[in-house]
Amino acid sequence: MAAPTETIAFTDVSRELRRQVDAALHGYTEYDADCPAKLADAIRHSLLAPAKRLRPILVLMSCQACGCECSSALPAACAVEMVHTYSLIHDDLPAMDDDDMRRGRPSCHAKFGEATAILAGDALLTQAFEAIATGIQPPAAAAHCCAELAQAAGASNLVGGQEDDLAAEHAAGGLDQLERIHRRKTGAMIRVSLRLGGIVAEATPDELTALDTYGTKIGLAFQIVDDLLDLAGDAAKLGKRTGKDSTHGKLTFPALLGVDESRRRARQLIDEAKAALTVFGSRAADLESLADYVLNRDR
Ligand code: GRG
Repeated sequence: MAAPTETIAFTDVSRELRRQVDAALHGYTEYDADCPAKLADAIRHSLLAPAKRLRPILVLMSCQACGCECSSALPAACAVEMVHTYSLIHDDLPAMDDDDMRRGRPSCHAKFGEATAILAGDALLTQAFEAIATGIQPPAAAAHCCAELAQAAGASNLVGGQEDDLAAEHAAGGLDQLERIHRRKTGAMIRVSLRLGGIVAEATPDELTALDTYGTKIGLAFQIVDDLLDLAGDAAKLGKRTGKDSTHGKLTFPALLGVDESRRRARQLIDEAKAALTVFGSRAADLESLADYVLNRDR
């Protein structure tokens, strides 16, 4: 059966944005001779592996929704992907989630050793801020983007959420605790992706608030779907092992709410996210389609 025209259009748009992000990431990983070859290989192995590029696409689409040419936000889009990839490399380490597969490849430490994987993550985290500082104009927008990305990736968000998530393994907990972990661990990076696109496009306060609400809602929906995919998804499509949450005794949405209620909640969040976009009119068509993708994704 043929896919609806809208779906085809969205697939084309996101494929083209992914192509632009991938090309730019290749450029960012052409290091000078002072970068050790093994470190450069480890960075490229993880950063250039096949991935959805959800966060950078969100940066570019939010910039476009605010009426600005998306190429002006490309350095910020790549910066978010660098921070995200660093977090995946470190999350896979034996001291954390201990995963040997990521993005359909051996995880970074499985291929290059733990020390090089830690350093590859460190290098990506640092390079993200260089990409924004040197690539985003005007300088005030670059400084604003750096501050927001640092906040989202820092102790009160990504890193703090990860710490609490590790501490919550094999411990009893409720929905409030689970949502608090994921608002920081997964949600903050998705939310900041939307905000960075808006900042580059000099969004109005109303537009920035709308992007923030949309980002918060799809961030939580993304995590609920992630939990459902860990339970029943296809490891080959996902490019990582499934069933790890129950092995690790993790607090998850399906474990707390059941599969049907988790799915219902995710759908409700996606509807609320789309409703937040009215301020943009037809300029938000791609963000609307992307919200549906977050709900229906299988990888
Ligand atoms: C180590 C600081 C630090 C943080 C780790 C990102 C993260 C926090 C943990 C990853 C574990 C995980 C599976 C989280 C759930 C959601 C998530 C962030 C999945 C990976 O992102 P995708 O699905 O992956 O967008 P790709 O490979 O497509 O980029």
